[in-house]
Amino acid sequence: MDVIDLRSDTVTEPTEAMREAMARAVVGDDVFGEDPTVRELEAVAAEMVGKEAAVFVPSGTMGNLVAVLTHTQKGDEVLLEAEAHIYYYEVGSISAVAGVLPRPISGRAGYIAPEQVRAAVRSPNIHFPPPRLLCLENTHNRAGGVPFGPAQVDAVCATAHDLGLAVHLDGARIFNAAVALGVSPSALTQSVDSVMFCVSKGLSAPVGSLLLGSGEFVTRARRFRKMVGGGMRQAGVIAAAGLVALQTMVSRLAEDHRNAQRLARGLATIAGLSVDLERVRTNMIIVQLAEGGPTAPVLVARLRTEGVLVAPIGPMTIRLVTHRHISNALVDAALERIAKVGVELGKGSDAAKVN
Ligand code: TLP
Repeated sequence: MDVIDLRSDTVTEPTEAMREAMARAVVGDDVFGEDPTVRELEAVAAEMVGKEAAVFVPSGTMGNLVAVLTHTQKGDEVLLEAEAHIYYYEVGSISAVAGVLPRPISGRAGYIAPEQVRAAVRSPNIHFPPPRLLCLENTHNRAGGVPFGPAQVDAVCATAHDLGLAVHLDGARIFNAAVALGVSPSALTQSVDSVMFCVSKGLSAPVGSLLLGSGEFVTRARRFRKMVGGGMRQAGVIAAAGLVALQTMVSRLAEDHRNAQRLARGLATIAGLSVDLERVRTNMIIVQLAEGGPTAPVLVARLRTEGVLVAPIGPMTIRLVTHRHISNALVDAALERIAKVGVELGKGSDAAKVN
């Protein structure tokens, strides 16, 4: 039985073209700034999101941390959405390493409105940490891969800038947002001061993210990347795959989005599962499990025995993500297997009630 892995788009493996590019990459010592393939990737990335410069980092987590280190000083306050990846999934690095105070704000479907930023920023006072940075996330992971359009991004950035904050965008899946909205990536990044995006997710490169901003910002970010151990040597070997990702893998994300739609609609028909279909705009589906039914860990374990891998993201919530290895046919197969498990578990809970 084929395993259908819907846990994340991070499971995508490099394409043949990537493997070939990796094998013949021209390399040098990137800590000396001498790896031409890394340099090329950074230039292509900067061009794509309309920023002056870029620095290649091993992971999105490191890219976000380096951004926060570069924008802030210890004791500063950083505003972010309460379910933001930086706050929820990055091991508390911005506190533990950068020494800043996160100020979580509950957004609507992951979006923090300008008036929420205005309300959260306090006037200078000896008691308060200085508010310095706003972090956004597009697409927003825990909201279900929801993309925010240029008008929303520009509006919240304008307010943040007006209040003297810099803005960093966790754009791990910025190309999913751009493809879903039919806009250029730079339309989504024009008003942020820095952006991180990953080539290692739906774009299928094995490793790597880029942090982008002004030339001056990136020069300082390079020092922080080195500080946290992200200075890589012949990194062109992995950058080569990142280049193939940016040059050839962006437009196919639309296929992942179509598959997510089909999968979501199918899931919504299975008893015991509910999906907010309006939120399914890119490649993620968040499924709420009915009260009284199996919990997320139970369902995840049972689905695994049927060869369907999904991620638990809350006690009664699971996440499914479509990606390059999930074809149309695998969407159907996944739905069939999930429906079978659903029926079984439904029967189990009825029996439990009778007894
Ligand atoms: N997200 C992963 C897990 O960490 C949850 C996933 O499977 O979705 N920002 C966002 C919005 C992300 O979704 C992720 C990864 C990161 C940053 C971190 O990237 P990496 O994994 O490269 O450190």
